[in-house]
Amino acid sequence: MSRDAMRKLQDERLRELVARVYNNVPFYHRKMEEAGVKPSDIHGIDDIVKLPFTYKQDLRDNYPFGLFAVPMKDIVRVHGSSGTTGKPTTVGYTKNDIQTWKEVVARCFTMSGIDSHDIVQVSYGYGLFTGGLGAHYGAEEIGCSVIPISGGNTRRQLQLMADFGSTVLACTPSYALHLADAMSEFGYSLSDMKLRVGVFGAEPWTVNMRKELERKWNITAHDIYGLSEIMGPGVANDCIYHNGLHIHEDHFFPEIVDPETKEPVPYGQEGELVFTTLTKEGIPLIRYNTRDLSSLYYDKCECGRTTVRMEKITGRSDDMLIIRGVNLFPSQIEHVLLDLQETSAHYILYVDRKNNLDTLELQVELDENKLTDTIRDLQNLSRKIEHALNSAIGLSVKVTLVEPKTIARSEGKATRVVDKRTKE
Ligand code: DLL
Repeated sequence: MSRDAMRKLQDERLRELVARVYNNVPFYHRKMEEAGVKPSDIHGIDDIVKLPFTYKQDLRDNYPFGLFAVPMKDIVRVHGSSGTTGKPTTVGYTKNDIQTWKEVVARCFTMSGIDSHDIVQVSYGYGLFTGGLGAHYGAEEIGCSVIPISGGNTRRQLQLMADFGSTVLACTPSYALHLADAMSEFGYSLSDMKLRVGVFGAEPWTVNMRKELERKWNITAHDIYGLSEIMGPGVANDCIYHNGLHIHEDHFFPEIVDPETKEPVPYGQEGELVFTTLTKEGIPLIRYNTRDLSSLYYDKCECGRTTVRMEKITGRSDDMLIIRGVNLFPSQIEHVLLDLQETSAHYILYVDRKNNLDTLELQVELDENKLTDTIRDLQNLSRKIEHALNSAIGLSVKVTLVEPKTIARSEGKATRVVDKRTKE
C-alpha cells in the first residue's frame, strides 16, 4: 500500500474510532470534554495530537471492564496482565478483534519466513497472558501445525521439539536461551532438532542476543512486539532484513513522544511509543502511552514493505536505572557481555546503595565450555568485563562470576535487575 493510501485509511479509521469511543466509553467522553475536543474536530490522522493520552493507570482505575466499548455479550475473550505491580489490567476482544489479531500475528509469522509447512512450537505461556493464544491463532491462520505446549517443563519442550520435528520456536528470548543451554543436559544436540526459525519477544533483547540465539540454535531469529493493552503479540515484527520492526499501522497507529514533555519528537528521534488502536472494538485505546522506548522510520524497507518501522525496543522509560546520575538500561549490560563472548548470556544486575552511593554488582554465569579452575583466570576475566562495562557505560560495576546454572531461569519474561535501593 502506498503511504498516501495508508494515510487515507488511517484518516477514515480514526474518525470512526473517535466517534465510537466518544459515544460508548464514558471515560473517553469525559476526557475529550475536558480537552475541549469533539469528534467533529477530528478530520484525519494529523488531528490525533488534539486527543488526550491514555495511561496504564487509566486501565487500573477502570478495572476490570470500565473501558470496554461494547456490552459484555459481545466480548468473546478476556486477557490481562499478571498484575505484579499493582492491580491487574484487563482487556476484552470481540469476534472481530480476534479476527484482526489472527491476521496481524499471521503477518508477523509470514514476515519471519514461516508458512503452512512449518511446525510451530508455541512455548509462550497460555492463559491470561496474550503470548500463547496470540501466537497460536496466528500460526493456525497461516496453516502451520501448532504445538500448544505453553511455557515451562524444559525436558518435555526438548523432547517434543525433537520427536515432532518443530521447525519454529515461539517463546521469550530468555527462555529460548535456557532451552538451548539445556539441550546437552537432557541428552540432545542440534542434530536432533529441525528448528529453523525463532519468533521471540515479550521482553527487551539486544541484537547481540539475537546473534547468540541464532548461533546456538542455528536458526534465523525474529523479534515480535506487542502488548496486551493494544492487542497482544503481533503489533510489529522484523522482516528478514532485521532493519527495525514493521508496525501493522492499518490497525495500530504509532507516535513517539518525549518522555518528559509528552510532545511529539522530531523524525527518527527516540522517545516513548504511543499507540492508537484504529480498529479495535472491545477496548479501543486512544494514544496509549506504552512507556517503551523506540523511534520510527517511514522509508521503504528493502523487503518492499511500505509500513512504518520501529527501532528495536531499548527498554521502558520506567525501567531506566539512574546510577550516580548516569542513565542505564539493562540492555546496555547485555550488549557488552555478548560482545565479549567470554561468559554465558545469563546475568542479573543488583543495584544497591551504600553510604549514599549507588553500587552495581553484575552476577554472570561462567560459560560451561570455558570453565577454568585457576583463580587468576577468573580474576582476569572479571576485570576484563569490568573494564569493558566501564568504558561502555561510564560506570564501575563489580563483576561476580558464578557457576553455570546458578542464576534462576525464567520460563517467560526474565528478571534482569534487582534494585535493592530504598525508593526515596
Ligand atoms: O508481552 C505480548 C507479547 C507476547 C509480545 C509474546 C510478544 C510476544 P504484555 O505482557 O502486556 O504483552 O507486555 C508488554 O512487554 O510493553 C514491552 O515492554 C515488552 N515487550 C513485548 N514485546 C517486546 C519486544 C506481551 N519484542 C510489554 N521487545 C511491552 C522488547 C517487548 N520488549
